[in-house]
Parts: sequence; structure tokens; C-alpha cells
Amino acid sequence: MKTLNVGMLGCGFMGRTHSNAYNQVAHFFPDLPFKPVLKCCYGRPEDLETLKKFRQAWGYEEIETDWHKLIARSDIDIVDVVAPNFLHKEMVIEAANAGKMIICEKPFAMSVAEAEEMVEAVEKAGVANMVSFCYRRNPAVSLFKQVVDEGRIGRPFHYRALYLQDYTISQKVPAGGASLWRLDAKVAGSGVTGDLLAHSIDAAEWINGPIKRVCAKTEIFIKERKNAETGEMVPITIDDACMFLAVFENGSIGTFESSRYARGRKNFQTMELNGEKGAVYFNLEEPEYIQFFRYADPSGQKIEDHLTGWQKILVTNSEHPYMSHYWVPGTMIGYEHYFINQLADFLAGISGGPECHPDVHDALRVQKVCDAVIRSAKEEKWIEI
Ligand code: SOE
Repeated sequence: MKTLNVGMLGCGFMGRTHSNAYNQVAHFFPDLPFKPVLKCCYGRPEDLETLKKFRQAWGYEEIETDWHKLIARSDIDIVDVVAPNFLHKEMVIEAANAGKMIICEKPFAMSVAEAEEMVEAVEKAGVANMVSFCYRRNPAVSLFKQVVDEGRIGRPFHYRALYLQDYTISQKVPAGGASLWRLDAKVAGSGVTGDLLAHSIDAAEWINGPIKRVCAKTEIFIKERKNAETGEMVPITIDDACMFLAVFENGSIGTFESSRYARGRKNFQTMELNGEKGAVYFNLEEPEYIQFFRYADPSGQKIEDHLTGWQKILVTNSEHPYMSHYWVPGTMIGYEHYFINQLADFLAGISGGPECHPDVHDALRVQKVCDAVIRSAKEEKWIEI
């Protein structure tokens, strides 16, 4: 087994999900020829106490408060970027120039222009890379794609995606600091479009192919918030909510909706595809199921009318994606396993297995759709991707 030394750039929520994956991956995917070693983690000097606790909790050998130094170390193999969005570009480019393998959290970049520069640097360096759109690695979402790829939906007509949360409804929620940097446009780039809809767009393009054009409406419900770090009232410019219509290259049409003001919804994510021969539905609040409506087999043979109906498939059999690596059929896995699965796919990719996606090119595609959505809302017109 070859060791792979990891340098983690960030020590927040995503730092935890990624660190757990490095610690767990060899337990569940023992055939992979790599053993990740949590070598060093980075946090800002002002977050030193958090960084020390993070190191202790996940078992990093060392800490670093200057990320340039961490990237420059000759003993680091993988640079894992889980810092706030505005840092992704610099970190990814510097890591590529240093010849490191790169794993980067979504949204990949703040804009298409940034993403293009990052792709160019990664291409030039020829380093292995993956962008973390973790929900693809939910076994039920993977089965959703498999069912579509097997031709069981037939000609697709409608793609429908929701991604709803409600944690910013109160005026008292500040902008900036800890996880609330997501409300600060300078740090996050966009609001729900980059933070939430990027997941929905990635899944949609993976399952249903490229989006051709979009028409969007965004809204900011609370226009001013206190900045958590300075205490000053600051204007809010990120999109609190976003809805858009999409036309896919395969001729189907889609609707996407996202909000942080959907009272009662915490991390509510659904996707549905309706086609000529069938339909598939996924809801993250029932993460181990897909629902499948069978109207006709891929051959065109119609199901007898009295036997048609929605089937709720429990995706825990060892024949289902990823599940043979876990427990016995009928037992569940959770959110953290999506990160373990994606890391396993990345490690399989660098050891001669199937090429790992989403890579920086797929992430650039998502960025193009996100930028087009924001532009469409601003200009109040359809935008071609
Ligand atoms: C925001 O609240 C957030 O943490 C996103 O940044 C993640 O990408 C999403 O999966 C869960 O919600």
C-alpha cells in the first residue's frame, strides 16, 4: 500500500466531512492500493484554537496557518481545498503549479472566468483532480442515473429539482464569519445558486445531459444584515432564492428552485425525471430510496395497465451502487458515506480504474450554468450556455 499524504486547506464543516472520508476509506474499500495519511491541516491564525481542536479530532500530524507553506511542502501528495469559495482559485492554481493532486469543494469557483483559469492550470500540470459534488455518491442518486442510462425512462420530457433550506429567515442571522460567510458575496460569489443549485445542476447534467439555455428569477428578501466580524450593517447582495427554467440539449425541459427561506425545509433536495417509458424520483429526506414508475420496458413492451404504479426501491442491496462495501442488505448508510464513496472513486481513478468525475471540466460546466442563471435574473432574459 502506498501512502498518500493529505494537506487539508480548511477546518470547517467540509474539512470535517473530507477528513472523516480519508480516515474511513481504507476500512470500506480495502482493495484500493492507497492509504491516505492526514499530514497537515491549515486554518487562519485567528482560528488557531479551532484548528488545534480540528487536528486533534481527526488525527492530523501537524497544523499550518499559512496555506502557501502547506502547498509548498514536498511531502504533501493531495491538496484538499475546503476553504471558503473566494480562496478556491488561488489555492487550486498554486496546488496545480506545485504538481499536487487536487480535490476541491463546490462551488469550484466564483465565476466562469476564475474556473477557466483554474482548469487551464490543472490541465497544464496534468494532475489528478476531482470536484466534490457529494450527492452524486448517494447510492440512490447513483441508481437514479443507472436506471436512466439503462433506457428505462425513454424519451425524457421533464426534469424537476428543488433545493430548499430555511436558516436565513431571521433578520438576526448575521453575514460573514464561521459558516455564515455564505451570505457574503465577496466570500461566497453567489447565494443559493452556487451553494445549493450547483449540486442540483451537477446532478441534472450528469443524469440528463447538458443544459442549453436558462431563464431565471432571483430574490433578496433581507437586504441588510449585521456583519458577524465587524458588527456593521452591510448590504446583502447574494441571491436568497433562485428559480430557473432550463432547456436541455436532449429536448427535455426543466425547472429548478432553491431558497434559504423555505420555512420548514432544512436540506430538502429532490429531483425527478419524467419520460415516455417511466419516471424516477429522489428525495434526500428519504436518502436510501428512489421511486420508479414503470410504464414500458426499454424494449417498448408496455406494462399491463393494472400493474403500473410507483415502486419505492430501498437502495441497500449489495447489487446497488456502493452498497457492497458496507453492511448487510436492509441496513443504512448516511451523509458521511457520500464523501467516503467519492474519495474511493478518486483513489480508484488514480490507480488505473475508471476516470473519476466530476473533474474540473465538469465543474466548469456547472459554473457556466450558474453564471448564466445569475446573468439571466439580472438581465431578465433567456441566456444561452
Ligand atoms: C449550506 O448550508 C450547505 O452546507 C452547502 O454549502 C452544502 O453544499 C450543502 O450540501 C448543505 O448545505
